[in-house]
This record gives sequence, structure tokens and C-alpha cells, in this order.
Amino acid sequence: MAHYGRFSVDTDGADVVAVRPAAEDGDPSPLIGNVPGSVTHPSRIRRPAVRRGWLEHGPGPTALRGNDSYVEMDWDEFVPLLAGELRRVIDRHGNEAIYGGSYGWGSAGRFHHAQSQVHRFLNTIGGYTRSVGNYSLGATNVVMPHVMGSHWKLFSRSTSWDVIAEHTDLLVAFGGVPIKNTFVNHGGTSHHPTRDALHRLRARGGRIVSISPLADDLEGTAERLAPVPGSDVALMMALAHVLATNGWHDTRFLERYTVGYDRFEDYLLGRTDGMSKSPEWAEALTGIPASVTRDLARRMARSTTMITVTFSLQRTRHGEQAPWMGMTLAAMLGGIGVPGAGFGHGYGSMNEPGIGPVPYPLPTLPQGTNRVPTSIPVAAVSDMLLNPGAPYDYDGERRTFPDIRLVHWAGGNPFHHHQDLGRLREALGRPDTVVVHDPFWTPMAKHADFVVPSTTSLERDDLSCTRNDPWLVAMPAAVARFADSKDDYETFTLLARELGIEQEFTEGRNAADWLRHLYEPWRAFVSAAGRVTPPTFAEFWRDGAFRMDTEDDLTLLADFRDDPARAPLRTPSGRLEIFSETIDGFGYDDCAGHPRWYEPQEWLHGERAGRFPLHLVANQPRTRLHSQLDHGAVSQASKVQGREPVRMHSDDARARGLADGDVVRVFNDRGACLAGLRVDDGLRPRVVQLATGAWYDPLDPVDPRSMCVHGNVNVLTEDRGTSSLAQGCTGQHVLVEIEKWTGALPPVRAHQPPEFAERPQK
Ligand SMILES: Nc1nc2c(c(=O)[nH]1)N[C@H]1C(S)=C(S)[C@@H](COP(=O)(O)OP(=O)(O)OC[C@H]3O[C@@H](n4cnc5c(=O)[nH]c(N)nc54)[C@H](O)[C@@H]3O)O[C@H]1N2
Ligand SMILES: Nc1nc2c(c(=O)[nH]1)N[C@H]1C(S)=C(S)[C@@H](COP(=O)(O)OP(=O)(O)OC[C@H]3O[C@@H](n4cnc5c(=O)[nH]c(N)nc54)[C@H](O)[C@@H]3O)O[C@H]1N2
Ligand SMILES: [Mo]
Repeated sequence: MAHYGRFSVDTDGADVVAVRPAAEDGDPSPLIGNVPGSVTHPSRIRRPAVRRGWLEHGPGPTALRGNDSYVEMDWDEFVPLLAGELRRVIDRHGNEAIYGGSYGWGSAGRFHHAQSQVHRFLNTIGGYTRSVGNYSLGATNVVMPHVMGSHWKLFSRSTSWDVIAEHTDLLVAFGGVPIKNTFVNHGGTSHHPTRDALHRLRARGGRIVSISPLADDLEGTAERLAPVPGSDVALMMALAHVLATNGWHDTRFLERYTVGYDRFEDYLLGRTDGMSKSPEWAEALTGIPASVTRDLARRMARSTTMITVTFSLQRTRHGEQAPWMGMTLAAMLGGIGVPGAGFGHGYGSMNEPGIGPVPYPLPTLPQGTNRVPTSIPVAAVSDMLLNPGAPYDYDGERRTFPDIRLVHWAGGNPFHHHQDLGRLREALGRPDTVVVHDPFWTPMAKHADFVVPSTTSLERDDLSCTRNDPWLVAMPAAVARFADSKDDYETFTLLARELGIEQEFTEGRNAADWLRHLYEPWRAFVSAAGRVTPPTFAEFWRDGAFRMDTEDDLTLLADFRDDPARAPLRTPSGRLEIFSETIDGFGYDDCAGHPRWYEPQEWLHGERAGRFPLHLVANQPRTRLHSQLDHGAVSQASKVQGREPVRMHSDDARARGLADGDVVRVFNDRGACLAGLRVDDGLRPRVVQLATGAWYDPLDPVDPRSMCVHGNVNVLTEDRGTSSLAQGCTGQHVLVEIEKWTGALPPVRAHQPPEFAERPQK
């Protein structure tokens, strides 16, 4: 099982040679095609390694990270060296000086989950500075609990695909419903129902409106609106304006289930700021004719309408506004809690929304307790490393950044997920020591002082399951461990032994014991709850899978609609908060008490567009999961002369003298990368698209702002939070210019290991 689907493999003993999707998946993900050959790929980390400069000069800030050679060594030598450095940092600076946020997706599997393992280990040695939130939903995770009482319910208890297929007449999809993203769900996914559900909706006569700069964000027939990227909230405001001015809004619903509509309406109609958010007002921002907006609003008011907003819309500056305004618009239509109507968030972002949840907890590795209270919003990592002691705002608090001396990473790739990689490289030069566990020589591993060779999920026994999927799946090791790699659990066990805390970390169990230990108490709990009786561990392992029950045919917030007094929301008012006293009380100038239109910086109407006239959408890759297995066959087949493809409308290509297949330079004032041009008239003119995930490959590793020759879009993006409220990731949008690359074509070395060196003489 992988995050992108369930499959079985053929091996030659050392590596996977073929993959077959699970039989019950009617629409398997092509991403599994990246797996063959990955276990023994030349980019695997063979042995523990330490950066040469660290061995020579010891811990300390350095510009050499990302620009140095490595000394391979035995585990026997490596473990005491790393344990000694952890001990030194704790003794001298305290546990708060360890940053163990370690954001990232790692691999599927409940026990060998790298992030859980590193957190459990760091908790055992006294705690660490952690991160809160994620890159996926940075804004949503903070704003929606204030205004809807929860964020996770939006996904895990979302209206089921079956209900949408059967009841929705009009699906208005901000960001479309991109099938490519539904290949994936965190923790694994056994079937892919989205395409079929959309097909059934249409077959019933339902209509879909895809609102997106990219035509292929919705497959099959749909009406399409392509507003200026970043202007969706203005379009939603205009739709709300038409409802309000025609009296088509559901005042009974608003009175009974929401608070603060009046204050919002004062803003909407321009009573507070003299600016009516009319379709004509919006047209100047969105480029969508006012008549089209009026017509759509009328249809929305007359039909069973589901409004859905992809995650991408909140991964931009002021990202809080899109889900909040989407909820507000759905509340005005009055359909929240009605089958097939209301609000959804993330249909087409992940395979989770629309699939029923398992109604009991899942087997989970306990991470222990963190005795360090310090945390940062996850996307503030460079800010923290560069500005120890500096103040910042977050969710109503005024906080200060801790002083980090050691960064410990397992299961994530900041050179994939973070913005402004030039700035990240400077930030990674600050701590005394950087530790990275990964199976592969990723760019992050190439910036580490201690490089720990991890196994992949194909080399170890594990079990997988996730909240919104019926299958608990055994993941027996398929091949032998590669070279000198170890499971992260084993590495942490060795480190714990060296530090004298092995018993606390392992509780006397090896990995096989732990699998049974996660499973059997869970089995007892579920059996006692009386719904199903899972098989014994031995039976489960023999059969390879167990089908749990899921709650199907859900309608989001149906219980709240039935009886808001009995099933209140966990907001201060118990209702949907169109106006939030709490948020208003924070007094932020970039996130007020009700949804508002804020003009972004990275967009086509702004001043910056004069210098960088193309709006780049940095979305999720169709051909891989993030940066994982970028060297796999499916990912490689999409590259153009070895570079990540960038898509552009033919008008824009012609204006620049560019042709399909050209290598181009994509640039702005933060950085530049090479990419391979694909001309595609499915894009809105002046919008270009370059997915995340090409491994960072600097032409000159000495220069932190060097051009990436491979096409990593995050050399271009701005490292700035969504707002003072959530400080979420804003990597989705960036302004750029593109020109033909006329120089010699530099080789792509991203998937090669670094230089190895002899041990320095002291
Ligand atoms: N510009 C821009 N940037 C973005 C986004 C965007 O829209 N635009 N999207 C953001 C989003 S939503 C996300 S979720 C992030 C994703 O960012 P990440 O989750 O950091 O990306 P991955 O490539 O999945 O990194 C996982 C790493 O774990 C390693 N790994 C796999 N198995 C194991 C294991 O068993 N042990 C260890 N130690 N390591 C393992 C893999 O080799 C890989 O290097 O990116 C974000 N970045
Ligand atoms: N194949 C694949 N699937 C994945 C992942 C992956 O790496 N690969 N990653 C997974 C993860 S971790 C996450 S969090 C989700 C992320 O899910 P999302 O963030 O929703 O995914 P994206 O592909 O980044 O964006 C979806 C679409 O939104 C559109 N869009 C962008 N900006 C705007 C805008 O301003 N207005 C409108 N109307 N539309 C806009 C883009 O055209 C884009 O294709 O995806 C998951 N699914
Ligand atoms: Mo994500």
C-alpha cells in the first residue's frame, strides 16, 4: 500500500520489477508505475554518511551545507557521533533548541511512519520544538475551527460521493475536481471513486461548473469559467451580491444556523466601505462578465447546489478567505445539511472527501508527550531559523521564535515543500547541526550533516489504514533491505541505546512485536464496540487485508441542520460564524471578522505583473506524489529534455518566440529554473503551470540563489504566510517571466548521489 493506491509487486529479490493494482480498485492510480526500480536506484543512500566539513570543523553555522562532500562510515561509528551531538545540544541549549517538526508525507504504514518515529524518539529524550498545521491546509486548519467548529470534519465527514451523484443538480467547483489529485490519500487508498461519481451525476442530468485557470482540472463535460487566478473570492462575493440584492438568500437558514450575516451584508453591499461587491465590481478583478455571474447565481439559487473549494485556493496569500467565503455563500443558499447541497472542501484535492469514514479509531503508534511547549506554524521554518527571538503573530497570539541549534528531519523534503529555496538554504546554514533520515539522496539529504539511510516501505513489514477507507492492509516486506540501510525505528533504537533510554523508547518491543501490539488492543477495542470482529493478527497477516465498515451516505452537518441545539457546532456561538467575534478581536489588518476581498501581491492585476507578467500555478504533480520517486518511469516520461514541463497558452508562447519542446528559463527576482515547454490552449492566457516536485538541482551549488536546472518551482515562490491568523503556506501562486534558454544545456544531476570524500585529517 502506498499513499497513491494498493498494489502487489513482482520482484527479482532485490527490487520491484512490476506492479499490479488491487483488484477492487476500479480506477487505479498511474503513480504506482514509479515504483519498479526504486529500491536499488542509484539515488539510494547506501551507508550512514557525515558531511566532511562537519567532521573537520564540528557543529556550527556554515555556508557549506548543500555544497560539500560526504564521508561514509559504519553504524558503529555513526551512532555514537550523532548521539553525542544530540546530547551536547540538549546539555548546552536545552531541548527547545532541537527542531523536530519534520514535516512531510514519508510513506504509508502505521508503524514505520517516519514522522511518528522521530517524534516518539525526540519525546523520549526530553522533547523538541514542534510544528503545527501542514502545507496542505495551512489557512483552513486555523480559520475553519473558528467559524465552523472543526476543520477535519470537512474532509472526514464530508458529503459522500454517492449522495452527490444522486442528489446534486449543480456542482460549482472552485479549482475544479482534478482527478489527478484523487490518486492520493494520506495513509493509503484502496479505490478511486471520483471519476465514476462525476459520470453518474452527469448521467442523471446534473451540471458541473468548473472554475479554474486549467481546462483539465475537470475531465469530461463541464461548463468552465476561468477567472484571473487569485480572484475567486471576488467572484464568490459577486454571486453573494446577486443573491442578496434579489432576495434569493435563505434568511430562515441564516437566522437559525449562522451568526453575523448582517455585518457581512453591510460589507457586501458597500454600506461599510462604499464599495458594492456587485458583479460589475468583480468583473474588473476576475474577468468574468457580470452577466455570466448573474446567470450562475440565479441557477445556484434555483437548484440543489453543492459548492466545493479545492485546497489550492487557500494555499495563497489571504487563503483563509476562500473556504470561509465558500461556506458563507453555501449558507446564503441555505443548503448546508441537505443531501447533495451545501459546502465541500477538497473534492478533487485528495481521495478522502466523499469517502465514508471508519467509525472507530485506527491502530496508531503512540508518540509520547512532548515536554517542550514551543511550536511554530509549519511554514515558518525559514523565518524561525533566520530570526531567533523575533516576534510574530499567529492565531491571536504574539509569539517569539526559539533559537534552534539542531534540526532533525525524517520523512519529509523541505526542498520539495518549502517556498523560496534560496532563503531556505540560507536558513539551513544557521543551525549547528542538521540530521536527515531518508532512503534517497534528496536535496534535503544533500544539505544535512548527518545522513541516515532509511529503508523504503517495500523493505519492511507494516500495516496500513486511513480514516476514510475501508481496508486495513498488511504490507509484508517485498524485497531485502538495500545496502546498509535501516528502518527508522531501528536507527532510533540504536540512538536510544547509546543515550541510555532504550527501554523507554522501545518498551522492550522489536518492530514485529510492535505491529502485533498496535493491532491486538485495537482488535479488542473494536470487537468490544460490537460492530465488527476483526480477525486475530495471525489471520489478518495471512489473509493480507481486512475490510472494516465505513459510514456511508453521509451529508456534511446533517445532524446540525436537524437540530442545532442538540448538535451545536464547536464555535463560540454553536453556529456557522459568518462574523467571528474571536477573529475580529485579534485586530488583524490581513484577516478581519468576516470574509473580505483582499488584493494579493502575486497576481495579474498587481504592480508586480508589470515586471513578471505571467501567473504561474504551482500545483500538485500529475505524475508522482510530491517529490517522491521523481526518477520513476511515470515521472520521467513527462519530462521535456529531462526538465519538468511548464505549460503555456499558444498566444503567450508565440509572443515570446517559443515552441513546444523548447527548454525555457522561468524567472523572477527570487530565482530561476529551467523547464521544458508544453503549449496547451487549455490554460487561461497569461497563466502558466509548473507542478511541484522536480528535485532541486542548482547549477552552482555555492550560490544559494543559483538557477535550478531541473525545474523546481519553489526557487520562485514567496516565503510568506497566508495572514497573521494562520501563517499558512502560500506556494500555489507566483508571478514569473519566461524566455527561451539559449545557453548550453546543463546536465540534470538531481538524482545522483553527492561527492564522497576521505575522512579529513585533524
Ligand atoms: N509551491 C508549492 N509548494 C508546495 C505545495 C504547492 O501547492 N505549491 N504543496 C505543499 C503540500 S500540500 C505538501 S503536503 C508538501 C509535501 O511535501 P513533503 O511531504 O515534504 O514531500 P515528499 O516528497 O512527499 O517528501 C517525503 C520524503 O519522505 C521520504 N521517505 C519516504 N519513506 C520514508 C521512510 O520510511 N523514512 C524516511 N526517513 N523517509 C521516507 C521520501 O523519500 C521523501 O524525501 O509540499 C508543499 N509544497
Ligand atoms: N497526483 C498527485 N495528487 C496529489 C498530490 C500529489 O503530489 N500528486 N498531493 C496531495 C496533497 S498532499 C494535497 S494537500 C492535495 C492538494 O490539493 P490541491 O491543493 O487542491 O491541488 P493542486 O493540484 O495544487 O490545485 C488544484 C487546482 O486548483 C487550481 N487553481 C490554482 N489556483 C487557482 C485559483 O486561484 N483559482 C481557481 N479557481 N483555481 C485555482 C489549479 O488549476 C490546480 O490544478 O493534493 C493531493 N493529491
Ligand atoms: Mo498536502
